[in-house]
Amino acid sequence: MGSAPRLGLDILGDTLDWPFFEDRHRRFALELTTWADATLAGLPHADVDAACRARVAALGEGGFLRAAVPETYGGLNPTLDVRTLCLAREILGSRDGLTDFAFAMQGLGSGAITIAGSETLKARILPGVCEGVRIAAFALSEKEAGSDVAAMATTASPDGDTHVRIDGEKSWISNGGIADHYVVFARTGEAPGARGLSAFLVEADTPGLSITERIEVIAPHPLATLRFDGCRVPLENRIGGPGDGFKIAMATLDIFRSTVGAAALGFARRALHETLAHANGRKLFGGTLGDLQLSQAAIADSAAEVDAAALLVYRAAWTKDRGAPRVTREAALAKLVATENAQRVIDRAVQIHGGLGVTRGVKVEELYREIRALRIYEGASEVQKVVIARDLLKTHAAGARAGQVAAQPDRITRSPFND
Ligand code: COS
Repeated sequence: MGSAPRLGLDILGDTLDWPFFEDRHRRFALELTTWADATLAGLPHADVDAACRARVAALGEGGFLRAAVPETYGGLNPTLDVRTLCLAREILGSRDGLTDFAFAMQGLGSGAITIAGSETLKARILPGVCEGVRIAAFALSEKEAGSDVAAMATTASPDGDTHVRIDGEKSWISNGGIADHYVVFARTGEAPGARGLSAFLVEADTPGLSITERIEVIAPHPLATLRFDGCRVPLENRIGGPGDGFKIAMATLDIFRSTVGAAALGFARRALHETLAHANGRKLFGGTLGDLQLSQAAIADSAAEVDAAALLVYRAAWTKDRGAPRVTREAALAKLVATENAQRVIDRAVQIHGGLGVTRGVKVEELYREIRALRIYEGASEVQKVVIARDLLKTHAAGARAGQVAAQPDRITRSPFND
């Protein structure tokens, strides 16, 4: 598992030449690939908790978690730069799924604080996340509230003037059991549904918080169910205002959904790379596997799906980085297409490898298990379809009302291709 050959920048194809990127992105990609090729093979694999901790520490020591927090708190850029986050996940995903996961969770588990936390909370939490000495987690899902976030049952009720008391259960929480803190979303009741949720930073050692179940999944990652029994949390740990929880969760996902697409893209690129190596090397029927037209069809389909995913991922990232307040639709398109395409690319890679493709320890077998969860977490593909269609219907209806369905010429000046 987790083999990490020296892939260099070649695995990215010509992506870095695209106009979405600046020189700082190219420098970051080169530094990360050089580090990953030299470091990842030496990291432990046997125990998933220890392996994950080692990856967070190594990424912190290497300075790469700086991409996950803003400059003021030790980070790389003034605000979260989604292209940098996506490049990091693509590069790490193409090499080692668990390292990608470790990187991503530091961002997802602190993103709400970056977006909406008080200065005090940011100063307390973000430097440790950036250095890799504080493991972060995002606790939104519940057994009965996964896709339907607004249906969550965990409550945070007032406990005197200075605290809330959290009661309930969160499930499928990544880094559950090894995290130093959880960003917890709970019902505070300002209004029904989505408008009555708030977000809180809960330290892992808070009395009343316990891990009730460790969940084993097909591609091992730390995952757990958390229980909150009268867990007292100071109000100064609230992230954003009362009732802002749903919007903060969605704004966090607007950033990180594109990065899930980027991780899937990294998996797909690696699968295509393995496919090409195998098709060129495997001899049969007096030639190579790659000489067969059915293999060529599979390779061409995969190449098209990889490039389509890359374009959508970096379009979403670039759109966010240039200041769009919401990239809900772009991020949903990137996640939907990149994860669904990656599943097919990896499945073809397994097929091309034949018996080897389902053999433990072979990279495409590992990728086959790694990709599956990405079509589910941070909004299943079905949720992304709902998000995309609703946004288009709303935009069209608003345009029709204003009589502006026709093209908007000012957009032409905002293309990345006219520098
Ligand atoms: N950014 C900011 N605000 C947002 C937003 C976003 N991306 N998306 C929605 N909102 C706002 C809406 O504008 C709305 O505000 P108003 O009440 O002021 O109008 C409010 O939040 C509620 O939005 P909506 O009506 O769309 O809520 P729904 O309950 O219908 O949301 C979906 C439905 C399916 C879109 C949502 O629950 C979702 O994304 N579910 C998947 C969750 C997920 O990813 N789970 C995995 C957890 S991490 S492993």
